[in-house]
Amino acid sequence: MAAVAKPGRMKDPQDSLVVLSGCGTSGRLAFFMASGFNRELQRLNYAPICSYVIAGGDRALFSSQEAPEDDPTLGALRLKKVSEGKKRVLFIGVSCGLSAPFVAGQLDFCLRHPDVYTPVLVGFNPAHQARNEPLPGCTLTFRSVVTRMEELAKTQKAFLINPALGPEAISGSSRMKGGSATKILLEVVFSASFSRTPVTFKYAQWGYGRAVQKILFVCFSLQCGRQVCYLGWGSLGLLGLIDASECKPTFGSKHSELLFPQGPEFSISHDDFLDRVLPRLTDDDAVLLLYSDSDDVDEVAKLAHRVREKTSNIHGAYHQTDGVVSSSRQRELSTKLLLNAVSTGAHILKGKVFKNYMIDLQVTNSKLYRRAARLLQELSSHSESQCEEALLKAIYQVDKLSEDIMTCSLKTHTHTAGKAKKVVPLALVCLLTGCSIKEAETRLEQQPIVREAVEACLKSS
Ligand code: F1P
Repeated sequence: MAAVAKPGRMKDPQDSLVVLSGCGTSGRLAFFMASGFNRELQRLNYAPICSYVIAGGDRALFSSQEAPEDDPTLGALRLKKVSEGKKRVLFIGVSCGLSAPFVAGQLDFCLRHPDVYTPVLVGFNPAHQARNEPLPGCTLTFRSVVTRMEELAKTQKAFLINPALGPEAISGSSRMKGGSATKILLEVVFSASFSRTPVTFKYAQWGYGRAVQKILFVCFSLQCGRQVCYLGWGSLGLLGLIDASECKPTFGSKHSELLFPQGPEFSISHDDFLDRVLPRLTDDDAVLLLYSDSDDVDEVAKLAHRVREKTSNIHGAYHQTDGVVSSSRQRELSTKLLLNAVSTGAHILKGKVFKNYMIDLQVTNSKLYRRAARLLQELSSHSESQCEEALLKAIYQVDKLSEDIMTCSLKTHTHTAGKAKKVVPLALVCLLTGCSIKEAETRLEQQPIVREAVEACLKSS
């Protein structure tokens, strides 16, 4: 990494660029860190040298856009565009599960243009567990790209950073441990290349007792079908947006549940909050303030006062310097951990998790489709083909699969799934009880807590 990023080379930003890229949370963190690193460079009197690419474009920064994740050609095109005219590009692709075709396409592009690009892959699976399904539209797989990178890594022409982290608490929810590790890892690497002194990181821990309390309050709101609003300042506010965006694909949560003011144009300012959200808040809604003593605390207090007039369910995650040096990185990481705990815990209590599986995930790209099919197999013990059939029936809301449906592409299935609701719970209820889609819908209407509906079916099956 130091090859491109060390300060000597950074004096030549005309020719050099560092690009961070990823999908979903990995892409949002790529944006978050590229902006943070550029700020840090400017503070040290260097020109900004970092850029980012996120699958789905800037819309995906604050809303879930899983479909573009499946497109390796689009990934390569976006990388080409952002690095146009540069002579040396350090490309850092993040895919926690070593799985995203978008990132694989970019790495492949780098490998085919070694005169300009040095690829780095960050992920948290062993190389042999990289996804081995052909990338849409070509014969490559993520694993075959990783194998080529491993070969080049021997001569430091490519780099693979993939420490083992162990499984996520909620299977597949890489926004949590994977996202936090991405942040720690890249910050350590970049800081090492900025400074000449050895980098040590101590990350602050949060009072988890207090966090649990917040989770319960937040959950209360979600269970009442009301809203939870993160109201944040600076980078901590941005982390709130990142946490909220991922709840839709992970838990099938409606946007209005984990509420960040969002109109057609992403109205995310405090003024938008005052105009659009505050007037509708009730005592059942929860508001979580995210701020630190480096923010305008008087402004926070004013806003908190106005919120309190509407709901007593208001909580603060406040970082104070308090004698102990708490760097912005520590604040950010502990805020991320807290938010992950709040949103995951609340959705667990809301019944969106069974055992440690997300049972109401969205099926909006090939990875999520395969994950859903595996999950159905695991929970119903039916065969792979029976589970895929049930999944398709739930996606298309039919009891019999027509020839047309059977011949549709995976892309069409995942596109259609994006418009349907509770696809995985419906398929699971059908598999466990042998009932029709309509009957499964009725069961889920009668028992909207998905985990309880599933448990009831398992008991009677
Ligand atoms: C990227 C990602 C995740 C998201 C969901 C879909 O994963 O968008 O951030 O939670 O699982 O995939 P990865 O490429 O970093 O493994």
